[in-house]
Amino acid sequence: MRIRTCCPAHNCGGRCLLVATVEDGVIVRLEADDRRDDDLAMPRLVACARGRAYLQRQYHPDRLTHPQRRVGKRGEGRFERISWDEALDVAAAEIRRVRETYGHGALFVPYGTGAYSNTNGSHLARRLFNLSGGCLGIENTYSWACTNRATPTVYGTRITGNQRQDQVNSRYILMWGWNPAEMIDGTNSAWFVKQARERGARVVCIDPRKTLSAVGLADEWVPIRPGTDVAMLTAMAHVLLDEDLVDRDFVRTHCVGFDAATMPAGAAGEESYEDYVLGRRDGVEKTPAWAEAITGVPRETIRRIAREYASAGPAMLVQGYGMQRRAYGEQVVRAGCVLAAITGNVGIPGGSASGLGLPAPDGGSRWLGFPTGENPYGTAIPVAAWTEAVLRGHALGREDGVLGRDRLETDVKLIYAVASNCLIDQHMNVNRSARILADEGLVEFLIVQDQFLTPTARFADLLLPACTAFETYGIQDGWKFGDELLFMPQLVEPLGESKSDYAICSGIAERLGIGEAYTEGRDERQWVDRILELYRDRFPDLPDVDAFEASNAGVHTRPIDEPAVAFADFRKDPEAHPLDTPSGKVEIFSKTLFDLGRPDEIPAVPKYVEEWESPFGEEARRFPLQALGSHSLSRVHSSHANNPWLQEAFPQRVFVNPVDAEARGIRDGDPVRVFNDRGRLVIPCRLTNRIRPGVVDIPQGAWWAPDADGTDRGGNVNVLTTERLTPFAHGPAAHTCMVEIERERP
Ligand SMILES: Nc1nc2c(c(=O)[nH]1)N[C@H]1C(S)=C(S)[C@@H](COP(=O)(O)OP(=O)(O)OC[C@H]3O[C@@H](n4cnc5c(=O)[nH]c(N)nc54)[C@H](O)[C@@H]3O)O[C@H]1N2
Ligand SMILES: Nc1nc2c(c(=O)[nH]1)N[C@H]1C(S)=C(S)[C@@H](COP(=O)(O)OP(=O)(O)OC[C@H]3O[C@@H](n4cnc5c(=O)[nH]c(N)nc54)[C@H](O)[C@@H]3O)O[C@H]1N2
Ligand code: SF4
Ligand SMILES: [Mo]
Repeated sequence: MRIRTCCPAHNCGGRCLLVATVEDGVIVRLEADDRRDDDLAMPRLVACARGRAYLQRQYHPDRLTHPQRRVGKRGEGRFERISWDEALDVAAAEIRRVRETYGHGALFVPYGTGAYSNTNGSHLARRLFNLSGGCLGIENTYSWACTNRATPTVYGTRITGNQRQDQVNSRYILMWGWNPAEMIDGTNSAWFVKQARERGARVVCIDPRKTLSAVGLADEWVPIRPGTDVAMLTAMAHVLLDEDLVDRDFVRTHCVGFDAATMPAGAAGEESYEDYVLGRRDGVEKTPAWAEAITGVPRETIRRIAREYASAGPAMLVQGYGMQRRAYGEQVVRAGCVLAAITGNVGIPGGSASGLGLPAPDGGSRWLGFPTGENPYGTAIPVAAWTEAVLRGHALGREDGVLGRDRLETDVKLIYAVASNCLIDQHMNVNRSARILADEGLVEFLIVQDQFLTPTARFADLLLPACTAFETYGIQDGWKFGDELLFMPQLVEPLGESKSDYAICSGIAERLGIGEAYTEGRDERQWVDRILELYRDRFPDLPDVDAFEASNAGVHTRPIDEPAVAFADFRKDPEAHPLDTPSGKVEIFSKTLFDLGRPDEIPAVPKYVEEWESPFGEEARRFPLQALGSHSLSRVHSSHANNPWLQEAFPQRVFVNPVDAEARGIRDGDPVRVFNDRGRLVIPCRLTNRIRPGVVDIPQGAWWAPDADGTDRGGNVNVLTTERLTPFAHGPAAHTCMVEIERERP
C-alpha cells in the first residue's frame, strides 16, 4: 500500500510530503512528493536527504521500546526496565511531591522541538501542567530570539515578509547569512530564489561560509568576518548618503529617527541614524574603509553592493538566523530592517522589509493545533535561561527576561523534557549543563520522553519511550510559511511498548486526577479531527480525517495566486494605516530602546558593537579562530545524529580553511582538537576553501560523547559555546565563540 503522509519533520525548517510503502505492518520504503510538476501557487513539497533517510531512524536498533528507571549515578546512563503502570505512577508522584514541596514554579518543561505532529511533541506536556495549576513557562526561542524581539522594535510586528510567491518580482536578492539550500527555511525557499533568478534577479550571498546556497543559488559570494555584519550594513548606509541613494520621500513620510528632521517625540536632539553613520557624535565616520577593517570585505565591494541594492529595482534583504544567534544579535536584525526601509523596499512587490519575515497577511503558520491552554502560573523565563533557573532561580528577575512576576519564587526542581535535547546537546556550554544535571540536589527529578537514549536522556531518572509520528495519527502545518496542512495517518503500530506523547501524558494526567479534562474523551485520531476543525479557521474547505484517508491526498494546500505584500496599506497611506510602533512609523530610532538607558549594549539606533568574544579582543591571543555551528543537511539539530545513512553522507567534521590548517601543520582528514576554556572536542577535519580564513565550522547537533578525560569525541559544538545571553532578547549566542585548533597527537 502506498500512503501519502508528511515527513515527521521535527524542527527541520520544512514540511514535506512523503509516500510510504507499507507491507505487512512495516514501512518498507519512503519516497518524495509524487504529485504533478508544480506551479508557483502550489509548489511541490520535495523531501530533503533527512526525510528520504527516515527509515533508518524509524527502525533504528536503538529505538527505546519500554519505560526505564535510572540505576546508578545520574548521567551514567544505566537503567532498568519497568512497567508502564509503575512509570506513570512514579512520574505523577514526583510531580505531586515537587509541586507540594516547592510550588508550581519548580516544575519545568524545557524547549523541545522534536515533534510537531500535534499528538507528539512537548506541547502535550505543557497541556498537562496547564490543566493542573501550571509550571514555570518558557518564552521566545533558541532559533531567532533576537529577530523575534528586534523586528517589532522597528515595525511593531514580526509579519514583515511578502508571501514567497512574490519573490519572482524581485530584481535583487541579498541572502544575508541565509542558506536556504542547506538550512531549510520553508520547504520551497531555495526553489523560489531560483525562480526569481531565472526571471533576472541578481542574487548575492553574504556568509563566512561558501554554502550550497552561495554555490547553487547566488551570482556572488561575499565572505564576511562573523559578527561584523552591522559594520557592513552601516557602511552601506554611508554609501547611500554619500551618493544620494536614500529614498528621502519614504524616510520623510514613513520613518522616524533617520535624521534630525525625523526624530520621534521626546528624542529631539538625540543621536539620529545619520549622526551615527556620519560619526557626528562619536567622531568615527562609518565609511566602507572603516567597515573593511572590521568585516574583511573590500570597500569597493561594500560600495558596489550598496549601489546595486538601492538601485536595482525592488530588492530583498533576507536575513538568516545564524548571524543573530550571536553576542549582540539584536543589532544586525535592526540594521537590516533599516537598510530595507531607507531604500524604500518596504510595502512593495518584489521588495522586503527584512527582519523576521513571517509572511503577510496573517503570519503564515500560526499554531492552531493541539490546544495547550493557558499557563495558570503565569510566569516564564527565556528558553535558554533554564540553567540559571536551576542554579539561582530565586535571583532571576525581569532584568534576566523573567515575565509575569518580578522575581522567580523558587529554583527549578523537576524537569519533564519531551522531544527535547536542550538539556545537553542543544544548549550552550554542555560541560556546565552536565555538571548542573549531575547534581541531584539541584534538579531533584528528571523525566525524559524520547525515542532514543540521547545525551540528555542519559541523565534521566525516568525514561519514557515515545513512538514516532508514523506510529500514530498526526497533522502538521507549514514551517513558518504554512500555506498547507499535511495529514499523517497511522502507518504502523508503535514499536515495542512505545506510545504517543499524547498517550503518555494522558496516563500521567489520569493519575493526577485530570484524565478526563486532559483527553476530553478523544484518542489520537479524534484529536486530529478536532485539530482539523480548528484549522478550518484558516483553511475553510479542509477535509476531515475520513476524507483525508479516503483520498490519500496527504496534503491540503491553499493556492497563492496573488501573493500578499507586507505593509502595502501602510505604504499607501501611513496616516490611515499606522504601524503598531509607538510613533506609528518605521522606527529607525527607537524611543523604547532609548528609554532603557543602556546605549552601549542596546543603542536606540542600530550600531556595530564589538562582540564579547571576538578576533579583536584579548581572548583572540589564546583562541584566535571564530567557531560556527551551522545547521547542516545531515541532521535536524540532534535528531538523526545517529542515522547511519546521514552519518555516511555527511560525516561530522570540523571545516577549516587551508591557510589556518597550514599554519598549524594540519592536513586534510587529520584528527583535530578544537578547544577553549569551556571545553574541547576531537574530530577529523576537512580542509576547504569554502570557509573564510579565521573561521571554523562544526555543524551543530552531533551527540556529545565525552571520553574518560572529558574530551568530546562526538563533535558537539556546544562543548565550546557560552551560556551568556544577548542583552535585550535574552537569546542564545551560540555562534559567538572563539577557539583554537591543533593536530591531535595519537
Ligand atoms: N538542514 C537543517 N535545516 C534547518 C535546521 C536543521 O537543524 N538542519 N534547523 C531549523 C531551525 S529550528 C532553525 S531555527 C533554522 C536556523 O537557521 P540559521 O540560524 O539561519 O542557520 P545557521 O546555519 O546557524 O546560520 C545560517 C548561516 O549563517 C551563517 N552565519 C553565522 N554567523 C554569521 C554572521 O555573523 N554573519 C553572517 N553573514 N553569516 C553568519 C552561517 O555560516 C550559516 O551559513 O534552520 C532550520 N533549518
Ligand atoms: N551551538 C548551537 N546550538 C543550537 C543551535 C545552534 O545554531 N548552535 N540551534 C538551536 C536551535 S535553532 C534549536 S531550534 C534547538 C533545537 O533543539 P531541540 O529542540 O532539543 O531539538 P533536537 O536536538 O532535534 O531534539 C529533539 C529531540 O526530540 C526527539 N524526538 C523526535 N521526535 C519525537 C517525538 O515524536 N516524540 C518525542 N518525545 N521525542 C521526539 C529526538 O529524538 C531528539 O532527541 O537547538 C539549538 N541549539
Ligand atoms: S525538509 Fe524537513 S520535512 Fe522536508 S524532508 Fe527534510 S526533514 Fe523532512
Ligand atoms: Mo530553531
